[in-house]
Amino acid sequence: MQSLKLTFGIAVFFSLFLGGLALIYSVDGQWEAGEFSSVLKSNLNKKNLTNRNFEPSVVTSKVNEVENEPSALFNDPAISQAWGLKKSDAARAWSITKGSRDIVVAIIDTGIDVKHEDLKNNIWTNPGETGKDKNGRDKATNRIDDDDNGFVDDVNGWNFVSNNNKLDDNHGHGTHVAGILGAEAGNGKGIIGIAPEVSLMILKYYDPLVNNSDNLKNTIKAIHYAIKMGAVIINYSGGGTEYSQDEFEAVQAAEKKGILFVAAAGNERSNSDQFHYYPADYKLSNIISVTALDPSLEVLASSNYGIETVDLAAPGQNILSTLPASTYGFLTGTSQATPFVSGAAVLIMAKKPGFKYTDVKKHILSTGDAFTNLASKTRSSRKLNLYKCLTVLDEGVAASGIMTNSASEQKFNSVNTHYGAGFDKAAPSNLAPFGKNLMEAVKKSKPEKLGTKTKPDPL
Ligand SMILES: [Ca+2]
Ligand SMILES: [Ca+2]
Ligand SMILES: [Ca+2]
Repeated sequence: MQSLKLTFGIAVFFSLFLGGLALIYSVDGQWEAGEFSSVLKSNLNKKNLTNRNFEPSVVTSKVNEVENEPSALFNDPAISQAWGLKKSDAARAWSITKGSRDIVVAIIDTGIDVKHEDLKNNIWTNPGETGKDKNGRDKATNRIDDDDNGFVDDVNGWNFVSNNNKLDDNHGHGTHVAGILGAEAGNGKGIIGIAPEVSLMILKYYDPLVNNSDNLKNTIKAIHYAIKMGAVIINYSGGGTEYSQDEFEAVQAAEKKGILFVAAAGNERSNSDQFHYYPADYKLSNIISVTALDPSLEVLASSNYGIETVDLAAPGQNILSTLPASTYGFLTGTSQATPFVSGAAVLIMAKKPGFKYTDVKKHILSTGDAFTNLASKTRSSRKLNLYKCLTVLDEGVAASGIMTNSASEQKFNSVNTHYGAGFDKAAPSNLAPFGKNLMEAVKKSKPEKLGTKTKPDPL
């Protein structure tokens, strides 16, 4: 068992190291390659083994400015480069709802660039740490725990690595996940998140620049914070192969509070029915485990799968999203697929505020598009469909998305006139799923650096 742990730990850090190097190579700006890689090397030398990590997603390319391509939907320039939105029928879903800022999603990850041009308006603010205190000072910066929740000035969330309110993302993973879920729409910048209207509570459990932090303990603390502070969805694009009773009980406490927990299936290339991955595989009713698809709708070779443990699939290869310093880039992995599903949950909750988490989960899993190739990979045999998971709830609209009476058809057409009728009509017919330049970038990229982690032996 000890050697297993050691092998796993080294493999994790080797993967992390490669992911870090890829990021350094791809991203300029606030990161210095030498400095960043030396910290990671130092971590390796110290055998700083941890058992929860963000997954070793790979940056495949980076764009400073996204192409300005026409869209009848919104003025966000990168909309037509996002294949995952098109394959999930996002545009038609947005003609029904774009979410609500009343819905709080906790993103437990590597932090976020809270000032990112495409995210800043969708960051959660703690009502107990905003406004003026009795002395006229700003509660967000007065160094007082105004809402008496145990955290000083936790205005947007908390950094459990350094135990402060600084949420800076020193990796990029958390910022990328946040953008997929909730980048702003119609602001003339960047991309559109699945739920472009949402409040993102930022809980940081991992920082590549901080040695010797316990990622599992930080994860558990973050889950309890999310429960206490009113999140209705938790997005966890990470995990590990080690079972933790404390973590199980934290997710169970979220279940008791009615919080949906959307978790990455993991990038171990393995069958999760045999080789478990946590928290995705805890047997709790509030968890949705998500695996990743490529544009041809095949599960990625790097993604975990399992007809008992992995619930459904969503886009996860070469996903364009936000990165720190108001930049954008592509990442690949189940980390990217997970916020697609969290975003779907936001849209459903916005449309049906009375729904319980069980209703939301049921609709996501039962309304996806069924594919035979997913039958051997997922419990539902389905991929996410954002439009169907909303329309099935409406009278007169079948799960297929086909109108069954003329009244709903009229209503639908009037909505579509306003927002555009979906990508197929909005985008020029000759437009590739990716923009031309970005397609070239994707061709040159080599995202398959994920095979460095050894599978654990059966126990
Ligand atoms: Ca506080
Ligand atoms: Ca305060
Ligand atoms: Ca945008």
